[in-house]
Amino acid sequence: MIRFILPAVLAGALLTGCTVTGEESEDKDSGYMLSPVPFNEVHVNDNFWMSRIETNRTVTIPASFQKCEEMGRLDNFLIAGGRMDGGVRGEMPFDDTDVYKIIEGASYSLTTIPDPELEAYVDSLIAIIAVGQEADGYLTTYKSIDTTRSPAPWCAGGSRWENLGCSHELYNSGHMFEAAAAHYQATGRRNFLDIALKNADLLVSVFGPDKNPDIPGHQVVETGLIKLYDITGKKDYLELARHFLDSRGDSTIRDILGPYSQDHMPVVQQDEAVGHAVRAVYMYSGMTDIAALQQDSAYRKAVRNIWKNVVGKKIYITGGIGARHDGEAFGDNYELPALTAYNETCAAIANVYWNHRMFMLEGDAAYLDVLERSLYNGVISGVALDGETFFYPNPLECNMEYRFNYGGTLSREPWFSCSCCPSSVCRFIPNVPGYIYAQEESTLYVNLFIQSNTEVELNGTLTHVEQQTNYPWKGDVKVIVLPERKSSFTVKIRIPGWVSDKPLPGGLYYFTSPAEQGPVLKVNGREMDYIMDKGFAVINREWEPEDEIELHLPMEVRKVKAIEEVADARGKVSLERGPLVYCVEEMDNAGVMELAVSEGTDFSSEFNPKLLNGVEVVTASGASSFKAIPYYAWNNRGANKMKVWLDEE
Ligand code: FUB
Ligand code: ZN
Repeated sequence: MIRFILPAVLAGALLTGCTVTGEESEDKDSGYMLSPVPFNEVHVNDNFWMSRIETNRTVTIPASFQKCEEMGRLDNFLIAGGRMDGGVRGEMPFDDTDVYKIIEGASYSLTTIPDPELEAYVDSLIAIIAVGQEADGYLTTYKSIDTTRSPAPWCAGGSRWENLGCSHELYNSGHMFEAAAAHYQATGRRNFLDIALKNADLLVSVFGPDKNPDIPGHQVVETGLIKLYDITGKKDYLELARHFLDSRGDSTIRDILGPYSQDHMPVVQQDEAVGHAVRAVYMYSGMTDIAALQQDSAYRKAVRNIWKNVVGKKIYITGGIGARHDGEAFGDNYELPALTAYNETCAAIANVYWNHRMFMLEGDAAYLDVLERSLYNGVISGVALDGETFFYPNPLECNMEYRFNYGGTLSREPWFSCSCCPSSVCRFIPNVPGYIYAQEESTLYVNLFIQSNTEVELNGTLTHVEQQTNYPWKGDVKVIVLPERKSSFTVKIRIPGWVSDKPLPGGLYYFTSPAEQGPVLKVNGREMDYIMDKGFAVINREWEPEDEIELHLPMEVRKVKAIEEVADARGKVSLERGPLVYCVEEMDNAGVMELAVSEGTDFSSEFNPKLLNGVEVVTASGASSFKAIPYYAWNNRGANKMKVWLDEE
């Protein structure tokens, strides 16, 4: 394991000390209908996620910090601040954000597992970041070092804010704000937050109505500003976030950037996901925050419409989004090629962020069905099981000729010159426990099936909640409810769409035959009829300590097809079991590209603890015979051919 010791050349350049002042945060209403039970109040103790969270903490985060050191990402802050000589290191105008995003992930990890060595290392990085900040709060190192230098072949140099379409200055700010908010919340220390607030205040003074009318080419500053607003209560931050959104598509005030940056029409009129996928979905997340915080019906209508377009026409069966390599972008409706699918890891992660917000806004489990699909497939396919190597695109097929990964490789890589995906993994994984439960007054929502426990106050009664399950391998879930004393409240437990007739909401995919069995719900051993509300089974009763809910979700291997409009999946089926999409790899199947499924193919499954850190292997027999593994685990035994969509005979 890499130890967190800063190289002497960097350590010597540090500023010392940090200000801890007492600005009170205001207790504000987020406007969301539901509140998540925060990740640091949920203790995951399962076999699936706990090891991923730990691998992220002990392998991915330290290795990524090390890469930042090696690639000069930290040097840039020192050079910008005049503490080191030299020109800009690295290749991207947003290299600073890798440092921020990894600090964000480290901060989340620190919240759950204190680690003084990591905390001290993060503090030393924050001191280095402070060196790179200009006196007025400006912070984008490549520009402070050399304004004339073009930061990338696709972006001209120029003075501050001159080329916001590509310069990423506001993107850099946005990730800094998100990271600083996380660090402040994790540690209570203001050293990073103060840097962020100084930068945010500069943005407030520069941008807005009657000021600089430009907007960021790449969104994320909007959600970042809203996080700072959450912490400080300073309305300027919220107003600026809204201003950046409201001004998109308005050609009366500036030259618009076009659909690539979702700047082709006012956001409230948008109803199709277009352009660069990560930009788009970060923007939809910001719009959802505004819909909630300001109870804005136009924003709400727009995010609903765009969501319908994504789930109805533009999402892969793996929950991946953004079909095209060209422009890292959404394709046309139903343009969902398997071999050339882009499906950037960052976009799948952004899809989780957005769908979680949509769920919090509407309380509908359909959003969780999308979230879960992305989480168990298109997100975790992006990081190797050992946490050391990554995919940037996540295709649904590999023929060993089409070189899909960033940099033109066929294998997972430890880092990229554009390393947004590894740093997104760092910041995402520690947050997973925060998606498991939510609350709305006296109602507890059980969203995801992950063995864990938490404590919530329901109807004035402190209630310990313990979930036991071996999901996603087994479909048995037990939720033990332990109120301090007898108490009436509601528990809503999600009945996933995949258990009945919907692999995903939106109708893009369907099962080839109805489920053989349905879910079974018991309370204290007795099967119960239940009312369904927005995808949740509703259990409203007077709870006593140790009351138990048991949910059985049948884990059949099922065949899924895409509707006819998806040309690339015509005449093909994919296999899924529970929330997991399966794929066939050459490693397990000679002649993998010719494998087909017919009516007479039978499927069975068995858990193999020795394979790929333990996976349920699907075996096809009868008319065709092959082995399939969960899609997320492919390419962990070396590069080889793979496909998700199998020909139907
Ligand atoms: O532009 C910043 C990040 O780099 C984007 O979100 C990714 O798609 C990659 O282009
Ligand atoms: Zn990325």
